[in-house]
Amino acid sequence: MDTRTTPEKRKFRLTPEERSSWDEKGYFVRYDVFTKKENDVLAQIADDIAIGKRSFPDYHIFQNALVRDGKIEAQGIYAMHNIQYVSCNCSEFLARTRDPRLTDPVVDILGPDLLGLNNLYIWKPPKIGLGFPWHQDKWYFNHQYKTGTTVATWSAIDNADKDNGCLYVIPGSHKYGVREHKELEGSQQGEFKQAQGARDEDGVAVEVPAGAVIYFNSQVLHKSTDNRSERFRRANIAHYISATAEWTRPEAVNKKRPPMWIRGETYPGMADEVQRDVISILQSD
Ligand SMILES: O=C(O)CCC(=O)C(=O)O
Repeated sequence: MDTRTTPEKRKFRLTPEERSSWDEKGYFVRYDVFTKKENDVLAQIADDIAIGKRSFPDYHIFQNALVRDGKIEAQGIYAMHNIQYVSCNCSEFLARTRDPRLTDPVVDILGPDLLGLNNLYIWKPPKIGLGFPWHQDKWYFNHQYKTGTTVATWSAIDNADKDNGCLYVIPGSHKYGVREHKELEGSQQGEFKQAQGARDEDGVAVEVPAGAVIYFNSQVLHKSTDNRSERFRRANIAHYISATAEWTRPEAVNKKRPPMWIRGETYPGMADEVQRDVISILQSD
């Protein structure tokens, strides 16, 4: 189906410096992409979900491991998955995943036809927000598709620094394949496993102000640390893949998490079940 939005004047294209950082280091940062006002709209929706003021499917909400394991009593969410599908009569997250300010550079990397994979909102509260171990997103996505790169866009809703649990990356690690990932001991965020052999001394903290976006290759080793501060550290993460990507097991694409159309064309025989609008999902689904 031809859904290409032509003519595409891509005002926010990749700069030569960003291209070389992408190639060499596997990531780059773009500043002042979104305004505080724009981010506040998303933050308010997500905060409302986190404190139970807005409904959201339970199976898309992941508990903070300390709360889950009964170690503390608090508002215990750490992430909301697929928030672009949110059932609470809002399409702001979906609009954000399609915003050319976010996707124009992705087109330069993956081509004009884009699908969205998970859109994950990380809600890292003061003092109890936990970090994530070294990992490569590709290790997780490999279960779904065969084709190379996906691009993660990590949009800072709050200023992110070492104290409140910013992102760390190992520059250049995207060039050396996908490592084995193993289970971790202790109160970890349930789904995350640790990339073997990744060393803290090779990592660099990517401290960014609110409004900035970190673009990173799905093979880049990255982690984040606990939030030791009195401030929130929230981020909206959207993953993109080419619509020409070959799926590992098309029949097994999670029906509750279909890929989302972002821009350009889709291709029959690739991901057929592409979601185009907000899904109305009930708590009982
Ligand atoms: O935002 C964070 O704290 C970590 C996010 C992350 O590692 C991921 O989504 O893969």
